Amino acid sequence: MRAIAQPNIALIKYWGKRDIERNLPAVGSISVTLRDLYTAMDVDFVDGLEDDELTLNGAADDRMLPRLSDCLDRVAGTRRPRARIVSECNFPIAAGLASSASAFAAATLAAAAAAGKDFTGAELVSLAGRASGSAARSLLGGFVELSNRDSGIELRQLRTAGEWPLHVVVAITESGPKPVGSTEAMEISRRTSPFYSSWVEQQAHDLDTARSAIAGRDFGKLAAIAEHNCLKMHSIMWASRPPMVYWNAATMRCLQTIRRLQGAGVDVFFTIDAGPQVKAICPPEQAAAVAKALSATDGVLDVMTTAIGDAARLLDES
Ligand code: 2P0
Repeated sequence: MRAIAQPNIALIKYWGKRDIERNLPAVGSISVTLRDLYTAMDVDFVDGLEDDELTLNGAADDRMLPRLSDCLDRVAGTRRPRARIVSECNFPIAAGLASSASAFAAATLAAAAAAGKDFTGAELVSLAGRASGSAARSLLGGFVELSNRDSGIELRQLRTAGEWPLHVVVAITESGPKPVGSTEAMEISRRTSPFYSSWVEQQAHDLDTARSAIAGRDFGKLAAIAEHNCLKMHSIMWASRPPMVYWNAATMRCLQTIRRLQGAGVDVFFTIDAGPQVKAICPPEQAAAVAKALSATDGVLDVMTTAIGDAARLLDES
């Protein structure tokens, strides 16, 4: 069975876990699901196959296989037949562009369908979140809040893409994989950063502010809280031991470009995940100017512009 999922970009970030075994986040988060970046994944359970097999963008690739196999075990049971997995992804993988979000959202949906399981929405959220915390958010479209509950995680859509059709301009400043994966970096932050506990304490406030900005479609309010939350997350990492700095010189220059655009009256704000890429969020009518300014920024390798998109879904063909 084939499913497609888009990555999502968090405006209020998930950083830190409260339960590593169950992969439960320490904080809630709010994201937008993108429209034009995607992972399309086929999962077929094949009797007699000896091991799970992964083909990524046309070539055999084992790197993600252990995590994918675990995900399939949780969805279909450990006694399942081995799977042939074929994945296509139209953007750089493991470079801070939420490739694990779209991959595990697609894998969860495709494996559930291939195994003939009729999970509830809440069960799918829990399975995707167990595979990768950010993956659960790609199960919904538009503006999505992931809330921490005693029993696990809960997802809800705050607004559809059509209700507030913002654009996201992604400036790629490095295409290789990141030096430290998010899972490990979150643990180093939790164990060693002096700012970690205040991050967790303040998150409810940032979520409240962003939620009300999205309800009121208040761009300035959303911009201020999203930039603050992003810089706070990176401050935790910078203050960790060992320090983790995902930025490069071009990342900083992109921030300066965005400050210059803001100074000229352009509605735009930035966010940066666990990688050196910069995401600029703006109304659709500003996207061309933002993309042009970021493209002209020294060190930017490529720029991709996307609207906000819809939820992960199964595709008919297969
Ligand atoms: C986010 N990130 O909210 C944050 C901001 C990166 C920076 O969620 O360990 O790959 O698989 O649950 O989902 C990246 O973390 O981590 C992430 P795991 P995941 O988008």
